[in-house]
Amino acid sequence: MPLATRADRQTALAQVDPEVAAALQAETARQEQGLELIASENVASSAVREAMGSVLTDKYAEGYPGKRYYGGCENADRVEELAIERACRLFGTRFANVQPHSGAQANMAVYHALLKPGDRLMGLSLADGGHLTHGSPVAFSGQMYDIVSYGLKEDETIDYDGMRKLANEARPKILLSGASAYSREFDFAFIRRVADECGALHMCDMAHYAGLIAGGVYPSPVGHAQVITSTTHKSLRGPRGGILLYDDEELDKPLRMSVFPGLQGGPLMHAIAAKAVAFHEALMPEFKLYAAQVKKNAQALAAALTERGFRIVSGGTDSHLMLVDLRSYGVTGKLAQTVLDSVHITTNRNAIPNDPEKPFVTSGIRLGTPAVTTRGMQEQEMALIAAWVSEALKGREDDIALQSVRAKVKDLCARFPLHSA
Ligand code: DSN
Repeated sequence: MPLATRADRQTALAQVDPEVAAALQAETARQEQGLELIASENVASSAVREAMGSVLTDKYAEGYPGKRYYGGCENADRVEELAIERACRLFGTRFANVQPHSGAQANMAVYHALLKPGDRLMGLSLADGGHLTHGSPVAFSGQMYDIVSYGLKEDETIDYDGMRKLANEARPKILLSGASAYSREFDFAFIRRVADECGALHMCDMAHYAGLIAGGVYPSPVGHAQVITSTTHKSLRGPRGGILLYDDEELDKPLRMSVFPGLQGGPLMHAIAAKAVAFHEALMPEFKLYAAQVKKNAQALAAALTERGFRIVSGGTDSHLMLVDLRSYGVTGKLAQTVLDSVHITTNRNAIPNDPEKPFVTSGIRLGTPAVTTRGMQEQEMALIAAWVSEALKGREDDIALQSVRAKVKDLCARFPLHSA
C-alpha cells in the first residue's frame, strides 16, 4: 500500500476525531492570519513537521545509540546519531545529548547530575529576565536548591560587578547564564572567569538565543560554559524539545545517566528525528541569512516602537527579542496582550525590571521576530507592525480603529504565507 499523503492523514484525523481536527484547522487559520510576535515561538518547516509526525512516535528506544534496552532500534539509532553529529557540528562541541524532552528537563538533568539537593545555584533573577528553571521559588529549581540571583543595573543591563561580588560571597556550585527576557548580549567569557574564581561550573541556558548563535549573530557560550542547555523550537526553528551540549568527557557519563535513566524513560524518537532535520536546516547557508534578518528585524521593530513613544527595556536589543515598557501608553501588559490579540497580533505580557504591577498583570510585553522573519518579513514590515501596535493600543476603545488594524494585519499575512517552506 502506498504511504498515506498529507491530505489522507488530515482526512483520517477528521474522520476519526472531528473535534480535534476542527481545533487544529482553527489553529492553522489563527497562525496563518495573525502576526506571531511571541519571542519563543517560530514556524517549523514542513520537513521538521513530517519527521515529528512520523512512524518513530511508535518506537521505544530506552538507552542510547548502540546500547538500547529494546530490539528493533537500528533506525532509531541512525536518527539519534545523525541528530547528535549535527548538533555537535552546528554548535562546535564534542558531545550532545538530544534526548531531553524540553528545555526545562535539560536544565533539570544538569542540576540532577551536578548538584545535590540544597546545593547553591546562581542565575539571573526571574524579575530581571531569568527563567522559572533558573531558581524561581515556584519551580523545582527554587524548591530543591539554594538560590542566589544576580540582576540588572540601573541601565537594565547585567550587573557584572554585582554578579562577581555575590558569586565570590555565595560560592555557588553552578553559575548560570542565559535568560528568557533579556535582549542584550551576555558576556560569557566574563561569566566563566567569575565561575572559575568562585569554584563554580558555568552553565549556559541558551534556549532563546540558540538560532542566533547557530547563525553567528549572537556570541556563543561554547568554550566559555562547561555545560550548555537549549530548547530546539525557539530561534533555532526546530521541533519542541531540549538538548545538552558539552566538551568535557568527564561530564559525559553523569549527564547521560541523568537524562536516562535518571529523569526520563523512552526518548521521543519522532522529536529526535525532527531535531536532526532542524539541525540539518540550521547548517545550511540560508540559515545564517535568516538569523541575521531576525536580529535586523528586532532592531528595526525596537527602533520603530521607540519612535512611537514606547520605551524599550535595556535601551534596545542585540538579539531576536525586546521587552516593551507600556507605561507611556497607560496600559498594562495584560490589557495590551488582550487588545493586540483582538487584532491578531500575538504577544505575551511580561514583567519589566522593578515592575510595579503583579506578575499576572505586568507593565510590559515581550516581542520577538523569529516567526515573522520565517514568513519572509523584513525591516519595512517591522515598521508597519510597530505602527499597528501603537494604533491598536491608542485606539483600544475604538472599534473602527481596531477593525482597521485587523484588516491591515490580515492583508500583510496574506502577502507572507505561512507554510511556503
Ligand atoms: N516559556 C518560554 C519562553 O517563552 O521564554 C521559556 O520556557
